[in-house]
Amino acid sequence: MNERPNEVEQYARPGTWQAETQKTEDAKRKPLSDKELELMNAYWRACNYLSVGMIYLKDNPLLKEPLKTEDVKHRLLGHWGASPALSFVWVHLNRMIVKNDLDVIFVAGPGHGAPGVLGPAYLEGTYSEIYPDKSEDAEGMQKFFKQFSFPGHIGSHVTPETPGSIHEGGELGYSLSHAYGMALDTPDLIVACVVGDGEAETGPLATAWHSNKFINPVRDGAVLPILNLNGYKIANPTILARISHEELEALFVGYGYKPYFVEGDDPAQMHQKMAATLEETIGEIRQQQKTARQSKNPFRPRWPMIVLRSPKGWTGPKEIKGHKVEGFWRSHQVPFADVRDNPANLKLLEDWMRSYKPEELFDETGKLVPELKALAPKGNRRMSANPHANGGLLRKELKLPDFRKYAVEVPTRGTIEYENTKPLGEFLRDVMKQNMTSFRLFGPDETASNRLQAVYEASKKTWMADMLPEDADGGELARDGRVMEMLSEHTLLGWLEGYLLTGRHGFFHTYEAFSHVIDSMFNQHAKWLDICKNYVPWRASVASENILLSSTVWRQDHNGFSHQDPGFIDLVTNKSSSVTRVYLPPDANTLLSVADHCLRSTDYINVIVADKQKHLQFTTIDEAVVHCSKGVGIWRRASTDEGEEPDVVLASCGDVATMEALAAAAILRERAQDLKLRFVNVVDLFKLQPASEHPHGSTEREFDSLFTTDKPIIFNFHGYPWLIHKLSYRFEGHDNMHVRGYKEKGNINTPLELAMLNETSRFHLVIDVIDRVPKLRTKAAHLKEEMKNAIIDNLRYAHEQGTDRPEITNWTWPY
Ligand SMILES: Cc1ncc(C[n+]2csc(CCOP(=O)(O)OP(=O)(O)O)c2C)c(N)n1
Ligand SMILES: [Mg+2]
Repeated sequence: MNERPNEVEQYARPGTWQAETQKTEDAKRKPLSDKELELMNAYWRACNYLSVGMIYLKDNPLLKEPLKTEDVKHRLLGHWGASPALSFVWVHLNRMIVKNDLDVIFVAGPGHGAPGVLGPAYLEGTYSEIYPDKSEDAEGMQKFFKQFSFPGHIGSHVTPETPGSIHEGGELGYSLSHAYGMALDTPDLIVACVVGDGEAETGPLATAWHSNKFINPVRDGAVLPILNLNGYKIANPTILARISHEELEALFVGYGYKPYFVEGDDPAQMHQKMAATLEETIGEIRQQQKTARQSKNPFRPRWPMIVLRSPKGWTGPKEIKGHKVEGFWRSHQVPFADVRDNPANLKLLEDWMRSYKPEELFDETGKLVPELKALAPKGNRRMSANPHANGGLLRKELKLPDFRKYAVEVPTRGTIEYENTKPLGEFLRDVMKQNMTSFRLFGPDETASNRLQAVYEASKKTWMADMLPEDADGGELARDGRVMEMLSEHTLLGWLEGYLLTGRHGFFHTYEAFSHVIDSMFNQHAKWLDICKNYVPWRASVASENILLSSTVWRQDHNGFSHQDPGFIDLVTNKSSSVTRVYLPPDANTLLSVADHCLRSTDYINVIVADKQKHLQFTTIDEAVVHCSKGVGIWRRASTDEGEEPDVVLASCGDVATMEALAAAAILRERAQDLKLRFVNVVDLFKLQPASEHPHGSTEREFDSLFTTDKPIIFNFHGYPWLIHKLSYRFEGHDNMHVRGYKEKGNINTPLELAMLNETSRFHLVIDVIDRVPKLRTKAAHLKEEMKNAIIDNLRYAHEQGTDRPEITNWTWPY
């Protein structure tokens, strides 16, 4: 595979590839001298010693004294099982980095094996540089041990506090997609990604193997996946460890990899096998890249990957009370717990720790001996100090065109229709053009569907798999495309997160209803950002994760109920206010203004809800900028209360919700002429929270002056109505607030019918106003009857004609 394969053969007949796996002779090769092997094993022993120390000890770190009960933590927490293999891989990567001056970062899929990553970070000195109190001596080591899984200190995963980590691995499944995202557009970088065999059973991980079809060897870096087949999860065997070698090999060959197997439990043999395999795999990666880069003709190599079959809890206690521990699920967390109360277990722990011979590894003061220190890379080449793993350090501002250039002309408000997301697509096209190595667009097969297809004029969709002649006709595929499309929201968002965390920029879009597929990923990224921003000062700011939800609930004419779910933003409001922002721009120009703002921001997750269909345009670009800057505001043209006390506040949030609310305002202006109506539109959802709860929140004065404290507020909302109550309940005016929104009623409906089913239609809003404004209650009884009749009539019309009445479909703002 070192030669560039014949393009036609490779792409036209993919099934003809032969499985090319490692020959058994390779495993017999012994690249390490006896001395090197001894030193590397000693370094690994030091890592393992630290891992056990972190889990168990709060004092006596170097075992200078016999181990006493008081030296042991009260609560024993952490995961031993995953740790030894993580540091085993680390030690071997270090050798390759030093030998070949490589730029490598490390992703720990089983992030719960944090001791296996923290240990090397400490031994390399990075930990002490960042946290001087965890110095490279006995005192520092004691603090380093004690802080692990200790209240008020660090957790038992590779959390943001861990130098070198940009993937916590707390929630399993995203390591591989993160790793591939990190490798995009960084041609010299190798991302070594350890995948847990349990993690490999998750949906997100399973689909992420396909990321190799999106890596262009000319311009992208490489990912080296290392599947740690330690055989077990928490209390179960893993599937991949209990299928035949042939099945496993075929699986990875089928995914397009060239699998290498490093299998065994004897450290000396395993060191030789791992060293040989890393030399071969990294050599192969470099050769493939060289071939592609010299020819400037990108092809899809059969990238190598490694299956590391090693015992879970390797080098730990083999058995406890007749129960197998090493190489079994019993070693997953703390292999034996009752240490403080049980002298036999205290002895067992001491013997286990002394088996690593700490006196040979650390000098008198507690520092790693120079011979071992010399094994690690220096400076930024250390994986624990690699700037890619603190990507904000590398981040450059996006070059942004002036978004005003893409504005829709709005000569008269509320009369012309436009697809709201289309100008955004044109804006993103030029953002892409100006940032051809640091910006990508991510979406699951919906770029054109969401009307963002103008981006293809700047760059096509990345496609390294087979190309067919017909693809030239509208396929928009290219080896060097920068639009990432795959039908896996998980993989896409994982790529984007990896891309952002290594200092680049991006934009993700998806159908609103299916954003729930990535609920959990959103949660995890929000938690990561929150900790980085508020508790880890050495982490530099990264570009915000921008998520556009389009194809929204209110326009699912043929897709129906399954495609109606505006609940993602509910989830967003549960997360830390320091990293969450939600925008519901009512039209194309407000969407442009919001998008520009989001692309400039850092350390947030910005969620923008905007539908792709044609909608009335309400704001000129100048008005849009002012309105978005405020986040919430009175729309003068739609209001009739200027200079007076309003009788009612009609509020809206969301494109369709705003249009219906305006239609209701128009009916009321015509039919209830002495009504003083105030029309308020909300773009920035968090304006509805108190300022004490969210940085974008409103003060009481701000909220009260817009919404009043004593007038009825009829609020037409894009999403589930209770969200508005949740956000605004502390304001005095909340008692008068009546929110309409999606109530899980829908099927194949016309737009108006859907609004009527959920009582968000103009007719329902007019009735709501009549019911809640005392002076209208009896006076407007006739109008109310008319509205009721209109509801019945329009429902009947929709069911008979399959469409809304022309006066509804063609409605425009009349004033
Ligand atoms: C999505 C998800 N589900 C469940 C868990 C709980 N959990 C933590 S560790 C673990 C087992 C992981 O096994 P594996 O990936 O093989 O890692 P190992 O510890 O064996 O290295 C599980 C199920 C989790 N963290 N994330
Ligand atoms: Mg496992």
